[in-house]
Amino acid sequence: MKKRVLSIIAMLAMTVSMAACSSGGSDTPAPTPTEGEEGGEVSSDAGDLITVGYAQVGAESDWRTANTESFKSTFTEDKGYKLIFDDAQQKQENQIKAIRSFIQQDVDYIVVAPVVETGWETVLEEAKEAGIPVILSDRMMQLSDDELYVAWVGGNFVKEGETCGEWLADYLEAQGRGSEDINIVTIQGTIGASAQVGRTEGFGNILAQHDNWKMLDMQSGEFTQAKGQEVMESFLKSYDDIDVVICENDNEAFGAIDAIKAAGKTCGPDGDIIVVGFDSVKAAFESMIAGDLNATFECNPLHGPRVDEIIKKLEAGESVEKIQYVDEAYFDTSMDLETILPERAY
Ligand code: GZL
Repeated sequence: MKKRVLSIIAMLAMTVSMAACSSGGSDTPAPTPTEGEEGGEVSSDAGDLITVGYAQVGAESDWRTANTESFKSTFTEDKGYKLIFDDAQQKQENQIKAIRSFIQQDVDYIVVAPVVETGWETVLEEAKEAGIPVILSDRMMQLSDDELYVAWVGGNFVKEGETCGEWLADYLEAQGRGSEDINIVTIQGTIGASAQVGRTEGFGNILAQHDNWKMLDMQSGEFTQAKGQEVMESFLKSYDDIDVVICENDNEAFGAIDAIKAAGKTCGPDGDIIVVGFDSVKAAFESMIAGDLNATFECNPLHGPRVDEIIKKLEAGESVEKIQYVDEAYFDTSMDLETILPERAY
């Protein structure tokens, strides 16, 4: 917004100064209005676009890929935007560099999916100094001043974790294992990421309600399939009586399933180990249909249209809600997954 106003003012000033030069008897001919312009009117296609800088976490999971696609398909020139996209490869220092680059380019809006919650005050102060609104997407930042961002849109991670715990309690009860001693391990997400913090906290709230449940171990799988497999391999070497593995995203669950099978054990509804994930990506449905994954807890990644709506309201001078949770469900093997899968958007 600021950039576009400045560019139009600059062009008007240029037009006026050039006209002043020509009327002063200099040789410089009066500017010839380009086609579609009337003398003095200024318009520029590039100047009309709203420039959005998006500092994305990386490309670590199916969820992230869908989230990126949601932004790239929303912030297009035919919809009035110029998107500058940066993939930080899951490194906070790269995201901070990207934000500083967006500030130097004087974008109209900065959107950040912060890889972890802390360490953002300084660079957000710089964006504020530059008069560039910041919108948070997906994960949250811990900030002393919540005026450093305009709005946040994402999943309710604590609720996702609690829903997972409640599902497990019901599932075990239905299997006649409600009073059995249950050994659980957790493959956490990137430590310090809101999704990891919230899911761990939420599941922990339900774990505390079940004296017969024991959390044997928790380690980070960095939200990736490869690391998820590696962590599950180490858990299987350390513990020979694991009943449940909580994977804080579906890609870690796919890795855990590979490790379980490689260790000669079984998983899924009739297996040795119950496996659950978070995100509810299409591959999770395929895994449940194949009898490997037991359940997945949804975290909708399609934030592009939501951020578009926030920007449109800001452009119109309207107020926006500070915190905007997306609707989320869960899916398990008791459902008609073959019917649901084709309708899934990601
Ligand atoms: C959740 C998002 C998490 C996903 C992972 O909003 O931050 O990051 O659960 C992704 O798949 O890597």
